[in-house]
Amino acid sequence: TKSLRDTLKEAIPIKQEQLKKLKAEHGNTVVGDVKVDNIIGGMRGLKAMLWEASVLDPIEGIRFHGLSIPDCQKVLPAAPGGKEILPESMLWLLLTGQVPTAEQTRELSRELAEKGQLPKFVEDLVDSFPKTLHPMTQLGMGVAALNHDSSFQAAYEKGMKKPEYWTHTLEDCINLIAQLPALAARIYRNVYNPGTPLPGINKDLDLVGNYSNMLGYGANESLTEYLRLYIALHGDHEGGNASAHTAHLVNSTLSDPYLSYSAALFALAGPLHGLANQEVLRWQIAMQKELGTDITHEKIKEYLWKTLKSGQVVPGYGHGVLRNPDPRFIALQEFCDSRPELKSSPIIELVNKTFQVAPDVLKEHGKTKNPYPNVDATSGCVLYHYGLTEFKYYTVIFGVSRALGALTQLVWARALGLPLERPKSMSMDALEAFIKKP
Ligand code: NMX
Ligand code: MLT
Repeated sequence: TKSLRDTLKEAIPIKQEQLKKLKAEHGNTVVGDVKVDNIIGGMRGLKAMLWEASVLDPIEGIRFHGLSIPDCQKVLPAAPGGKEILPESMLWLLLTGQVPTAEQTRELSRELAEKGQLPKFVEDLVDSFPKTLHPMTQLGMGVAALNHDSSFQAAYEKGMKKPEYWTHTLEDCINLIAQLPALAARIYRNVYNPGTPLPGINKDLDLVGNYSNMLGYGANESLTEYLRLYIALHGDHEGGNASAHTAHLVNSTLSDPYLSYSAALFALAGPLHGLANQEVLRWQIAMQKELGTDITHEKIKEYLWKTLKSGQVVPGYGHGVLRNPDPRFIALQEFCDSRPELKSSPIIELVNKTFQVAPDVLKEHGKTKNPYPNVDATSGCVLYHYGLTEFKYYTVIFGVSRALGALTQLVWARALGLPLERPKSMSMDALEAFIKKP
């Protein structure tokens, strides 16, 4: 069977040719206007970035190389005895544009397991952090420190040529994806279960099988399957989201993949982005506490208005691009529907009831352009049901996942020779002067 590297070696010249042709034939084709609203509105809607692995449609949601989430659920290999997408099969798809066989996926799982061990100095560094340091801060710092062994940085110092950039970028990206579970699990152990031993990496297990094991949940097959689905689905959400965009920007300076992804993690750690899953759980539990046992739609409605009137956002609702319920939210809800223990779980029932009420309340409130749930509206609540209740940790799991897509694009950016990202900014005075020009 063809290896990941050989598959990529065949895919790259085709894409390079496509880019060359696009540039030569359509370099001056206008794709859209830039309005003052775009400049002061967080560049929302501006088509200004190349991103190969996925495209987000406002209504239909995400497609990975053209495949929707249900398509991926049909064709991407699962773990033996399992049903959910293996994140390494998603990684293969994102990197190469091709669906891997079960055998190719197994080979990639093995490679990741073989490369998963952390260097001793990173273990010591992470062990020295105070337990009170937010797990996301720990993850970002650990990832940055892993750049000690960056293949890209070492080769750059030796004067590597541009055509070699992508191969060293790929090695760093694979090593980092391999090491993330051990790093993330160590942080979990140190903060929530200090003193307990961490199991070693099992070469016959998949990435999430090992991650779940190291978190202490290996025996819970249902949670492990949920984590596989969660990590596969959060892997990529086109390029404009704050974390993926940050990785892309930082890497465009030829900063190595570890530093680039460390920066991305600190963007993911914001409450408007990845931290929202932690915020959703906090908010739903506060709602549960206040409303007691008999939670009616009417009471939820009142609670939603209380949140909005206090000037807070409803966490897990709204989106920068989506204008429909997030298909990742739907896929996670379907996972819950397929398991009786989740279907009758009080926290999942509350998520469902909130979904039945919140869109109308948000429409009446009239501010958000998207009154529907995003993936964070449910993702953390499922973890909570399974007993993984430490909600400050939830964004770390998102961080293990987003590496799949954000790092894939670094490989493509270097293979395609994309330049330093450097948009033009304008001051308000400069904008007014431009507007006044005859
Ligand atoms: N609850 C209340 N108000 C909202 C919400 C919401 N869920 N979503 C947007 N708004 C407000 C928003 O604050 C803004 O108000 P103002 O004009 O006073 O500044 C107005 O509606 C227009 O915002 P939009 O253009 O609809 O949203 P934008 O693209 O700026 O932001 C989010 C997108 C996702 C940041 C925003 O919807 C939000 O804050 N949602 C809650 C947090 C969340 O769930 N984030 C997770 C995103 C997904 N992820 O995984 O990263
Ligand atoms: C994501 O997965 O990155 C979020 O849905 C946010 C986004 O796409 O902007």
